[in-house]
Parts: sequence; structure tokens; C-alpha cells
Amino acid sequence: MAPAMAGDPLKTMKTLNIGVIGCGFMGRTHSNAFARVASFFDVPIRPILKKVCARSKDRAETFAANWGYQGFETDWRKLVESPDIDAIDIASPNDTHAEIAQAAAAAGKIVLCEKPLGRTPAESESMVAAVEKAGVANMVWYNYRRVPAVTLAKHLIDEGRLGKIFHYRTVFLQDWTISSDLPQGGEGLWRLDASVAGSGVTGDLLAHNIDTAMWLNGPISEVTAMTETFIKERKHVGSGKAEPVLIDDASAFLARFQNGSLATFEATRYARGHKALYTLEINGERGSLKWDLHDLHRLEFFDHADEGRLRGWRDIHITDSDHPYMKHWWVPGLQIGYEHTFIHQAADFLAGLESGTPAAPTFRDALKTDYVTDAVLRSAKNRTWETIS
Ligand code: SOE
Repeated sequence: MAPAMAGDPLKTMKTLNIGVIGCGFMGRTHSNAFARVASFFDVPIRPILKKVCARSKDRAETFAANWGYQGFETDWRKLVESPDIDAIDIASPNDTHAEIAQAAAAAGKIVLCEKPLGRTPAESESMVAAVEKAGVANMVWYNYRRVPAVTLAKHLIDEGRLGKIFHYRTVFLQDWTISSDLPQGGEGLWRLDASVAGSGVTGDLLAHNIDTAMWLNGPISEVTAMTETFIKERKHVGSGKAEPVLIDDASAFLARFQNGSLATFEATRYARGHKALYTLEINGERGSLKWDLHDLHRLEFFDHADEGRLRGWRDIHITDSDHPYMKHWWVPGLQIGYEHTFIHQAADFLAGLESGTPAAPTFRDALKTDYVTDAVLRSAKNRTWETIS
């Protein structure tokens, strides 16, 4: 990290040279976050889009020019070894996370990683060990914690407004893999290839629900699950041949939290009509909360303490300056969206670097989510209740 310099105001800030690996959907969300954060948040450290890395030279070069990177690489090892890079941000497919994170930590770099951390708990544990041994700052991009409405839900729960929690109900529904003509593997479709992704909707979608749920409602103690792979064979983009599909297309589980509350979780890519319907509902002794990603700037709140004649669900429009993160954006009433959640996470990360209190989830925090997704997959396979270690 470069120290602040006297003189030119732009040079009076500390800077952090970022090297992003991956030019896909997540490479874009992360690049956008680093590019925008210092314009909207009073960050103590200014991120510099130093270099981006992709295997294809054309792709890396075009991406670098489009997002304002100072340079590019086609070999992630070179990026990791570059003396002018302070932080490696892993936005490449899941099968690359562990190796890159280990090398980056060993090179003394700060490491950020797109979710899920690894494909298996063993991979994730190796990543936690690497960053902790090297003593480098680290974070996993579970962005939905930073939807202002979800952050407000966290504040309300922590203030005790729901009282004792009884129920947690959550789904993440999509419909983009229903066609049997869709191949598996390769650019864009690696999420259907178990060797690259690790798992299907359990690691890709339920990981989000689990991360948010444990953040809001504490640890999960046990689960019982069912999964299904509706389309058993798909052409593999790599081999050109039909190959078994080894990911879970749909996954549902029951859970008990350590605080005694009961939960249902469901995710699928076969819910025709739903594109990214992430919802959660929490019912407590004193009140309830509901949130829906398709209407992400609203939080529904039922407060049993309200006067009986007026008691009902409040539909709170989360756009006011006293709502989490919102004072950094426009004027009250005007909304923000998906990409802002990554900008919020980048802002919190930079603040955490400066204060020494790391922004969550760290690698160690995210490992707990991987223990739950692993237990879900084991339970579905063994038709058992699984305890979370
Ligand atoms: C899958 O379609 C996906 O893009 C996930 O990989 C993301 O994590 C989720 O936020 C949206 O859906």
C-alpha cells in the first residue's frame, strides 16, 4: 500500500493497487466497485485499478481499456508476483480460488475472493490457513449483506425489535437452466460443471442465503436436505460429448439454528418465471421482517408493539439518508441497486484495512458457510440429519 504524499490532493491519499483476476460477470461487479467507491464514500485508501488478468489477451486488453485498468496480464501467477500489486481480487471460476488465494497470500498480498470460498471445505480450510499464516487482510464477496434493507434488518434484529426468533424462511429461485439444450462447461456455463463449480445451486445460491441467515440469526446447528438434478446429461463444451451432470439443480433443506429457531431454505434454477428471486422472512416474538431482492429497496416490518388498531405490516422505502449506506447516494426517495452492494462492501473493506477491524465476511467467516453447504450436500446424499461442526 502506498502512503499518502503531500501536495496534489489526489496524491495525499493512501492508495491500494488492485489486481483483479477474471473478466466475467464478477470481474465486472468488482471492477465497478473499486472504480466507484472513492467517488461516493469517504474512503481512507483509494483503490487503483492497476491490472486485470484473463487467459485471453484480447479479452484482458479490452476489459482493461473498458474499465480503466493501467495494464493487464494473461497469467495470474505473474499478477500475483507483481511487486506493484497490493491486493489480489479473485473473480475467476471456483476451481481457481484455492490455488490463487494460496499463492497470493504466500506473496504477501491482501486477498479478496468471490463466493463461495472453495469448492469443498478442505479447499476453503487451505485458503483460511494461507491468509492467516501470511497475516494478510482478506474478505469474501457475499454482497447481499450490504443491500441497505438487509443491513437495516440486521440493525433491527440486533436492537432486539423482533425479540426471540422462531422462524427463518428463505429462497433463491432462478430459471435459466431449464433447457436441456444448454451445454455444461466453458465460459459462462462452468456453473453447470461440478468439477469447476464444486456444486450447483447449493454452493452458488444457497451459499448467499446461508451467509445472510447466519449473519442475521447466528449459527446453524443441523440440517436435513434434498437435492435433485433434473437434467442428467448435457453436452460438455470442452469434450463436445454428452456427459453426466453432477451438480444439484435444486436444493431444499430444513435447519435448526443454535438460538432454537427453525428454518427452511430452497434454491433452484428450475422455477420458471423467477430470475433471481432471493427472499427472506424472519418471525420473532415481537415482530417480523420480510425482504425480496426483486424489490430490494423495501423492507417490510411488522411490530407487535404498535397500537392494536393501527397494527400492520410497514413497507419501508429504504432510500432515506438515515438508512444504512444511503447518505452516500442520491436524495431521499431515489433508489440504488445490485451493483451498489459491491461498492458498499469495497467501502467497508477499505475502512477495515485502515481501522484494523476487518470487514466481514473474512475467509474464516465464509468457511462457516461452506461447512453448512457441505452438510446440506451430505444430508441429501445420505438422507440424514447432519450436525454442523
Ligand atoms: C448465478 O446465476 C448467480 O449469478 C450467482 O453466481 C450469484 O452469486 C448471484 O448473486 C446471482 O446468481
